[in-house]
Amino acid sequence: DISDRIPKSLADKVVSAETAAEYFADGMTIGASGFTPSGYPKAVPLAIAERMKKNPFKVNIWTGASTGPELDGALAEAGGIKQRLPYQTNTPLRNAINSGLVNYIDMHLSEVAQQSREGFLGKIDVALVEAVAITEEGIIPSTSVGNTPSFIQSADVVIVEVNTSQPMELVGMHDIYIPLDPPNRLPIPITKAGDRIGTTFMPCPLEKIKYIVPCDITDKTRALAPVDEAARKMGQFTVDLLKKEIAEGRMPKGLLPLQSGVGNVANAVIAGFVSSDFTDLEVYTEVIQDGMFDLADAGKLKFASGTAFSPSPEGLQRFYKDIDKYKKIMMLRPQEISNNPEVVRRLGVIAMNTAIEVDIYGNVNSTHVTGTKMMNGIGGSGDFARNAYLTIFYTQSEAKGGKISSIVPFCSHIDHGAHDVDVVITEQGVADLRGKCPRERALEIINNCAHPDFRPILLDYYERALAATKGAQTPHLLDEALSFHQRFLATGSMQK
Ligand code: 0RQ
Repeated sequence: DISDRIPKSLADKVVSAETAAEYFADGMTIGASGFTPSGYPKAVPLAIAERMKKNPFKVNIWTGASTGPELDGALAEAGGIKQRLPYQTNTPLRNAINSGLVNYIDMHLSEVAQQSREGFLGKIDVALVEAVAITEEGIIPSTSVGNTPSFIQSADVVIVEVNTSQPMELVGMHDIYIPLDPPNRLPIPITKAGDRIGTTFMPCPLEKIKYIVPCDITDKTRALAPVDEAARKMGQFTVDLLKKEIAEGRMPKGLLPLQSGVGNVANAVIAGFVSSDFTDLEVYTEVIQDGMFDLADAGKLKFASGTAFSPSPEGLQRFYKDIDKYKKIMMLRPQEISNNPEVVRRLGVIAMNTAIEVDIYGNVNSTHVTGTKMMNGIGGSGDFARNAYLTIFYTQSEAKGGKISSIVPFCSHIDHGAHDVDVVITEQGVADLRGKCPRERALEIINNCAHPDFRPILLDYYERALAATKGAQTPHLLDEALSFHQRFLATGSMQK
């Protein structure tokens, strides 16, 4: 029952998901809550998908980041998504994107809210929002904030799912701040990860709320792979690197605020910090994953600021169980703030993200398999990579059982130019690119990070390119730069 989670004056707006779903029509743009499979609307999208199956129509879906099966999955399977932005991780949706059926716009996550407010992307018709509760002042988000405050501000109409599976203890964990837009923008007054600068609710005039839908469907968070030997090594390399930074006076003893990306590798790297002797760690990131709860439980976490909780299913239960403890040291902000270049640069964040492939000069591909097929999206990796104090990219040196080298002559798609990459870490070792020219970087990356099985053919490429270009700034053989990828497509392996 949601009656104790909404103001009495709104009781007559409570309807079923099916009734709310009737409001949606072909061509509408929905600004939905949700960031990773956390805090996204569930009951209404399922009901919209049912309508689409009977009478096909398509909508545009804008969110914080990825969402769960009830939104991306159900609508993609119903063939109901025309345009999607800015990030996704859902298999049916990914297949629709890579079959030309969905117009997918892959964006820096920090830029979405501003661009939506400014009208760069078109207009939002409906904000569809999961909430813990509604008060006279506004809407209280659940396990993520994402772009929801701005979507509510820009939309004509707001439809709220009040989710009773989300504990009321979440109230007070959010810090909602919507910057003024240029030319009136002011400095964002965050100087420490834990600084509170906004409200605990998302402002919304109550008359803008069209419907309120009760929902008790839980977040479908994603399981994490166990930390394997390769990931454990990458974690250890990171701890060793940061210890050296401290020893050489480039970083304070308590490190600088940590950011870590999504996925198995990023989570395993954080696990490496749990068994290290670092203490009083601060985290300024977008996703708060299981590893952060491990750090908190080990008494090593001073504060974690993010825009979403993205635990595994077990991690979510652990979070709910001890929420009062975690509440003291964790906070969720809009992604425009959690990923804000100004704040990331000011705090001096250590950015740790995963690549699909890295080339011998340090360019990074985070998004496209063999240069054409979208995996997930750039997400927040670019927001952090360019602006961080120290930017590290991780990848296993090989993929698909050794058929693919993740170190290639030239990336088949580039999300992060070499200018944004300080260090590359694989299970083989560490390439420190700082203060190195492209020719020095190539040897550092091939010798330290490539798998020994691929090192000879990478070195051979580099040496022939060096000779052919007579030692050019960035030696390449243009007709061979993508030969590893071409060989994989032709023979099923990048090996010669
Ligand atoms: O495929 O699942 O089919 O086996 O890519 O690879 O090694 O499990 O790594 O889960 O950490 O994901 C870059 C995708 C890595 C992710 C990426 C295949 C591999 C496997 C996954 P299978 P792993 P992870 C802030 C940060 C961009 C967004 C970002 C990502 C699958 O980290 O989306 O950084 N990053 N956001 O087999 C072909 C290669 C490959 C390859 C790996 N070279 N070629 N396939 N794979 N390397 C968070 C947010 O923004 C929300």
